[in-house]
Amino acid sequence: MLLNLPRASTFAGDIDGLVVLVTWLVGAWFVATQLMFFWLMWRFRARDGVKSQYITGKEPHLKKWINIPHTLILLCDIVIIVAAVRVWVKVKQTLPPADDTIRVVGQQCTWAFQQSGTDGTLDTADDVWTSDTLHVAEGKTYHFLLESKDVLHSFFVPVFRLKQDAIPGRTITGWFKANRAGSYDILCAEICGIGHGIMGGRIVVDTPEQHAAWMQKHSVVADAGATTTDSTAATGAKN
Ligand SMILES: [Cu+2]
Repeated sequence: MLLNLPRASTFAGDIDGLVVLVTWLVGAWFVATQLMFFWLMWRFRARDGVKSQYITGKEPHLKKWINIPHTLILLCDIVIIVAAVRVWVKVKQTLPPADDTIRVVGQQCTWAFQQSGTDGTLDTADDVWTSDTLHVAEGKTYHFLLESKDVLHSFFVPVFRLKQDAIPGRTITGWFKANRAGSYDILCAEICGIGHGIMGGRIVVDTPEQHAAWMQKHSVVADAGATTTDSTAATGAKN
């Protein structure tokens, strides 16, 4: 757990692991260099009768103080790069097969969500549209199609450790699999205008049974074949 923030997606632990790894490797060197820095200042402080000496740093017995830590830090860099690439490939480069697909649309200053309805297919008559609140099922792999109607936004679900820019004119596909039921924050992580700070939403991770019931209730095929727009779903589901 990072900053007491629950992990609610299958890749949240991988992202946290990377943050912890970088923190330890960089933090240990930070502490070591600070200790060395202050120790040298104390050890070679001005004293009566001791002349300062001119050191180029090229003498082998001094240069090793640069070369050895330098090599060790490069090794740490390799560890970080390998770990980061592994997580990147898993989270961003790999698209596991979807159980369901949703469309996420950012616009000044709200998030709109289109879900496939009971037929499981997006862009059909029984689709469910909500704003601000997104209901998903625990244990299901979702593909999201992220779009923006106006400016740059960033779809940010902290408990999923998911953050993805939304770019006008492009559809960005990503995925997540929630593994912890609950109601969590959705934020916009890209300054997008005067209403950026209020562009929050909620993601409700339901158990599969709860989610099926919710979908059954809100996925209604209108007579005219139009998609269902349900604004009560957004406000009714906040708790
Ligand atoms: Cu925004």
